[in-house]
Amino acid sequence: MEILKHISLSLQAGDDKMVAHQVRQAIEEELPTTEILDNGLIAGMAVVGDRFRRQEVFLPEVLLAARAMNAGMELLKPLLIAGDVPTRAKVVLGSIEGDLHDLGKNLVGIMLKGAGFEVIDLGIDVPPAKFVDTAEAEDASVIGISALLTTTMTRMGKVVELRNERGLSDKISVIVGGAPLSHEFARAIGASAYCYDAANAVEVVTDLTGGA
Ligand code: B1M
Repeated sequence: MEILKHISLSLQAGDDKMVAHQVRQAIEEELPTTEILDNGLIAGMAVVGDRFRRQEVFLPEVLLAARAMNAGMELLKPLLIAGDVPTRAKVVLGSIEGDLHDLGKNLVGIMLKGAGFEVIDLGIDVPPAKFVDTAEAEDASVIGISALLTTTMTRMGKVVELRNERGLSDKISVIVGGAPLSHEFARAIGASAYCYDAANAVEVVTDLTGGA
């Protein structure tokens, strides 16, 4: 679809106004929201990530691309959350301590809200204890942690440890996600599950909470 290619290219160019314009156009053309997201915005960001790794672009360009992605996500958000869905369990969400990446985590939050879950978003750079303190205080069923860096993913295990130390393993599940993670990593740190994308996070949280 031509418009999706344009969205991806505008995001790669870091042009937030053009991305917003083209996303509006795609919405008007009634393209499925998930296609605009996956084949437009996320596809464009994947290209930026590859170029960043090869040092063909640098942080300023990545920041502009992130701003453009946010501009597109803001327009898709109401569509992803729309609909009459019954209220379900509470999820405490955040990017682990040291990690400032939040686009994926935000997407997970939007999709969970869209599926009826109550999301308490702690933001970025969240210390392990804050996840557990909040989940305990708010009587949440799930803690969702995002990490995009190999240097920060190692702190995720601390959340599981703290939850276990406080005897909350029967009450609170911990799910993890982010580009450098895997099922093996989730198993190794004792997390309940690894989620490969935001839609998968909704499926996993639904399973873990018994559809409640
Ligand atoms: Co950074 N960065 N970055 N970055 N950045 C990566 C992650 C990197 C892979 C780029 C590269 O080298 N190719 C690399 C990490 C290398 C590594 O650790 N091995 C990297 C680096 C090195 C850095 C810095 C260290 C750079 C520097 O300062 N020299 C620095 C670190 C800052 C910090 O966190 N302390 C840094 C900074 C930044 C920006 C601030 C400029 C910006 C973030 C802006 C923001 O988030 N507001 C940024 C960006 C944008 C990226 C890339 C290009 C794109 C990430 C992204 O948002 N993707 C990224 C390259 C890449 O990933 N290919 C890169 C789109 C998003 C929708 O996907 O977050 O993967 P993602 O989320 C997916 C899934 O992973 C999953 O669902 C989402 C899709 O549906 N998911 C979950 C994510 N969390 C989940 C949680 C769940 C479930 C699923 O449950 C709880």
